[in-house]
Amino acid sequence: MAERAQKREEISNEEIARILDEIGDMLDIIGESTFRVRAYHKAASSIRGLTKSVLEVYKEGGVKALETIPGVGSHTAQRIEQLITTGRLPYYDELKQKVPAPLTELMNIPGLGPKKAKKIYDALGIMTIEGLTKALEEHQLEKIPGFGHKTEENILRGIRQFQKMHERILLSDAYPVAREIVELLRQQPFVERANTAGSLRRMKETIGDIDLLSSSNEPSRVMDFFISIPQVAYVLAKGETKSSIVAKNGLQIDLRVVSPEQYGAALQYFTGSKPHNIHLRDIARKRGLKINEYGVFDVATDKRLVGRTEEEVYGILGMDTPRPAIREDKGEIEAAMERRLPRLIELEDIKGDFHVHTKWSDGINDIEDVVQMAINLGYKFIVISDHAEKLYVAGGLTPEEMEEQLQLIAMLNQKYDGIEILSGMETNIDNEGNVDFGPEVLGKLDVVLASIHGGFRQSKDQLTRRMIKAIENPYINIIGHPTGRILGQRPPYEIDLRAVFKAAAGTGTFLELNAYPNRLDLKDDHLREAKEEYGCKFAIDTDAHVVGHMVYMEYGVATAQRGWLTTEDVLNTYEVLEIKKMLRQKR
Ligand code: DGT
Ligand code: CA
Ligand code: CA
Ligand code: ZN
Repeated sequence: MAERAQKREEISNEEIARILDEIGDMLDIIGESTFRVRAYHKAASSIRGLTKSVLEVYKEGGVKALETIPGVGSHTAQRIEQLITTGRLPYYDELKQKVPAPLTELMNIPGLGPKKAKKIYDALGIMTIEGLTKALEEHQLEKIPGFGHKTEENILRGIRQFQKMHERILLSDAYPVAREIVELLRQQPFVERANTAGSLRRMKETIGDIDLLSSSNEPSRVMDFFISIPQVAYVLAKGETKSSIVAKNGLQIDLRVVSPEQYGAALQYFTGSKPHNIHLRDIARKRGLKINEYGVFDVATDKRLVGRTEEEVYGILGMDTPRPAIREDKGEIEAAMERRLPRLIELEDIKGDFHVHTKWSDGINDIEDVVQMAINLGYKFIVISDHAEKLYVAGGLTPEEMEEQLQLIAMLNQKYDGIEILSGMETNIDNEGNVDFGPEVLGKLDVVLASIHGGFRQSKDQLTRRMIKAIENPYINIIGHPTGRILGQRPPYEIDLRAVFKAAAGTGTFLELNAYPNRLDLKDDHLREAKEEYGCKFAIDTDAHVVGHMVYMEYGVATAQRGWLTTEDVLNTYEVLEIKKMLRQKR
């Protein structure tokens, strides 16, 4: 039975951000200026990156304090105030009268966008993906002026993409709330141990569902507690040892409770992956053992041998315990048996970030905010890498602006001890493989990144040649987000990655592991292949546009672990002097 939460909840940053984003989308549909549309999306993105609750900010300093949130102007601040104080926003409601709600979903289909979505709605009254699919099957869309057979095909492909990508949730949407609940459980005297399990514990880039595990001698108290925590929006099912809730962020979360003797076996089992478990069961069988979520048993006597900790479970099978991130049955079991598991990179090994945007281009914060955040994160260096001028939609820097920025960076390096601010730039690889500036400009920078931001539809050959040309440019140190994919929105562009890996390794060019949670680009399997087959080296970068995003480094490191990377493979783990030397080597 579902029990609805009784009291009206205090509004969260995520809810505010979602409403602002939706306003942006709706303004886009009704044809408002891109300036206003982007203002709302920018404010939403900034609020998502805040480490403090907007509600608190407001309680402390009213509407004036809201205006100090980067990206939030006086107009938006007033809207947020209304939302906080009344729980409603008439402006938002009015817009919803003008724009049918599902249309905002339609415009998210790749290849559609606000203009086409609106046209389809106006001509055929279609608002849902279902309706759209049906209309496509009946070739209704061809009747709309400007829509041809090709458009239909594109939209159909877009729908398939959209549906496939929306089945799973981003790790970053699941992880914070799961961790919060695990912490809460651990604080309870009647809970012995608690942890995440499943793909979430393995830190996969997307998550099917959220599995949590705990151990206790008083399971009913754990279940009672779980369904009453503040994160609960409503309870789906409550059992004696397993309950499911829907959290306020809309995600389903399952918690199991087992006895302390079973905890290790259960954690091992529910962490998976399934192929890893199947392989493990095979190994157990060959040793006359049986392994399941309750423990490891002697088949002959049916006696339970171990199960309290994961280490015991792996130990009795004659193995070291592989990190959850690599439990995919891709060689970790063999390595664990032969006691040659690599020492994977850890968040603590990271000494800085190579890719951060500021107000100077399309970021939200001042350079100094970024420096402060880097200090808070315990970094030894930080690279300021705004866009360069050819990406004018992102407010890229001219050489003159770059000079100005270099002076400011020099000044800040005087001001701050214990951290080095490196000058960088994210240049744009154009359709021919050229980047914004030549040696006279790029030569002044400590680090130069180069990324593809457009022309994704070139042929595989063209795209590959284009990127390799950038890799061969002696001033380019790091290739940004090498496949261009955006999880849930855009597939990777077609490129010959093997050729790219080979060129990168051959020239001393680092490949980015973009840690932004909807990119994670390069992804786990590519990292491993690039390292093992080609000897590539990597830079883990957050690509933060708000300082709050700089904490996404954690997802980058988790992905690096999934790619079996060690500190040696990752530029961020070296001393600053060393890094500078390595970067200069290419020139
Ligand atoms: P997901 O949720 O799709 O992102 O992926 P997982 O890995 O979290 O999978 P899930 O939630 O279906 O199951 C959690 C873990 O339970 C899984 O990683 C391994 C274990 N498990 C599930 N089904 C089986 C099974 O049929 N055999 C074995 N050996 N283990 C299983
Ligand atoms: Ca799962
Ligand atoms: Ca599950
Ligand atoms: Zn960037």
